[in-house]
Amino acid sequence: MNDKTDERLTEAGRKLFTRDWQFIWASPSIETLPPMDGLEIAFAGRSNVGKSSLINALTGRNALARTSHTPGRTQELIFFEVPGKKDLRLVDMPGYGYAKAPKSQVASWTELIHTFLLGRASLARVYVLIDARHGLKEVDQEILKTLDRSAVSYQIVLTKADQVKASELQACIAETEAALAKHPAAFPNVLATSSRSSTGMAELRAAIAKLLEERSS
Ligand SMILES: Nc1nc2c(ncn2[C@@H]2O[C@H](COP(=O)(O)OP(=O)(O)O)[C@@H](O)[C@H]2O)c(=O)[nH]1
Ligand SMILES: [Mg+2]
Repeated sequence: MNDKTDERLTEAGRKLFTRDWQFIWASPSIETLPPMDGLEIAFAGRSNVGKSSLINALTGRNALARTSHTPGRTQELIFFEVPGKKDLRLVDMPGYGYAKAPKSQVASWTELIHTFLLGRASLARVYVLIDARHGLKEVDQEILKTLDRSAVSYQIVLTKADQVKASELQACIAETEAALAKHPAAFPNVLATSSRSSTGMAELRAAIAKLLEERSS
């Protein structure tokens, strides 16, 4: 990509996310998903990794997606859309790997997540969020394996970059990218972000604008 293209996509991404994003639907089960319409981009990750905060930061809305100090709160697939625009939806996914929840509940959320990732034709990209303080864990690997089996393009986004030193962030990026060598379906590079300081938001918005352009041409 040359500088001109970069600039154009950054501007397209900025515009896309100054739209009036709204909550449209919540699905506690695969049977209750909204009808497919346009492209969907989902944000997956462990409980508390910062999925809802990232959606708020992207859309510039403080309280669009509910964020929580209590892990394991979002147990539904939450859909966001811009009224009158049918081209793109954002999906806040239930967090996985929440050890304190009852086993049967964990099993049903896990099934919901994996079934959605494998079977949703309108799903164009999944961003898998990883806490920059913790790196890639076993539960994340399970999600990557599912994504390898699906036809969806996916990328790892490191969250809470503001919480680690620059050297630790670089180490986490290097380790995660090394682990991604085993996942050819994934983007080989990771994106470091912070919802608190807005690090990486312009890049993420531009990447989404690029995807939208590619898929609608
Ligand atoms: N320092 C910092 N904290 C964050 C960031 N993103 C999220 N958090 C905090 O992490 C916690 C969980 O965030 P949330 O978005 O609810 O996570 P989710 O369960 O993945 O949706 C909240 O206390 C957020 O304030 C970030 O970029 N930096
Ligand atoms: Mg959440």
